[in-house]
Amino acid sequence: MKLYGNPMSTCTRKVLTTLAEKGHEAQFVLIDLAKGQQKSPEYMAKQPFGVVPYLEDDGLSMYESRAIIRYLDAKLAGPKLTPSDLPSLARMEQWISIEHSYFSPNAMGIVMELFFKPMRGLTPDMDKVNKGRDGSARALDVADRALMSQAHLAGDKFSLADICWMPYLQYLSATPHGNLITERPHVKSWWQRISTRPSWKKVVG
Ligand SMILES: N[C@@H](CCC(=O)N[C@@H](CS)C(=O)NCC(=O)O)C(=O)O
Repeated sequence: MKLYGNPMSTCTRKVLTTLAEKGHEAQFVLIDLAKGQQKSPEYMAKQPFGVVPYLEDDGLSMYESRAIIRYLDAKLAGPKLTPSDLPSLARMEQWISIEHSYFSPNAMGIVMELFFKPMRGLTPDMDKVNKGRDGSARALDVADRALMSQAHLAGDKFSLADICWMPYLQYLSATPHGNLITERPHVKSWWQRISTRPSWKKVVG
C-alpha cells in the first residue's frame, strides 16, 4: 500500500490517523506542496485535481480522504472505526457531512488567514477570519449539544467521524481563535480525549 501525501495536510492526516488506529503502515510518498509537486504532470496523471492524499493499494488507485478512510476501515484488520449498529452509523455519516459542509471550510478560513498566511509574510484578510469564526462557532455549537450526552460524535465509540474533525480542530487550536474549542465544555473535553490518542500523537509528532 502506497500513500502519497504531506504530513502537514489535514486530508493526509485523516488517512494517517486511520492507518495508525488500524495498526497498519503504508509506504509514504512525500508530495512537497510548497514546491507545487501536487501540480506536476506525473502526479496529476494519478490525482487529476492536483491535491493530496492519493492511495494505491492492490491495483486500486483512489483519492478523496473521506472515501480513502472508509476504504481502509473496511479493508484492514484492527479496531472497527465504523459502527455496526444503524443509528450510530447514521450519526457517523451525519457528522462527517457536517465537518465537510460547515466546519472545515470555516475553520480553514481562519487557519489560512492567521496561520499559513503569516508564515509566508502575508497580511490576513480579517473579513475572511470573521466569516470563518461565525461559521465555525455555529458548527461547534451543534457539536457541543450532541457531545453533552455522548462521548464521541457517532455515540459512545470513537469513529471515522471523530477522525474527520481532528485535523481541523488541531489547526484551529493553534490560532488565536482556539477559544472556539475551549469555550464549549463538551467540545473541549471531547477534543482533550481524542487528541491524546496514540494514533493522533503519532501523526502530529
Ligand atoms: N477533497 C479532497 C481535498 C484535498 C485537498 O484539498 N488537499 C490539500 C491539502 S489538505 C492540498 O493538496 N492542497 C494543495 C493544493 O491545493 O494545491 C480530499 O478530501 O482528499
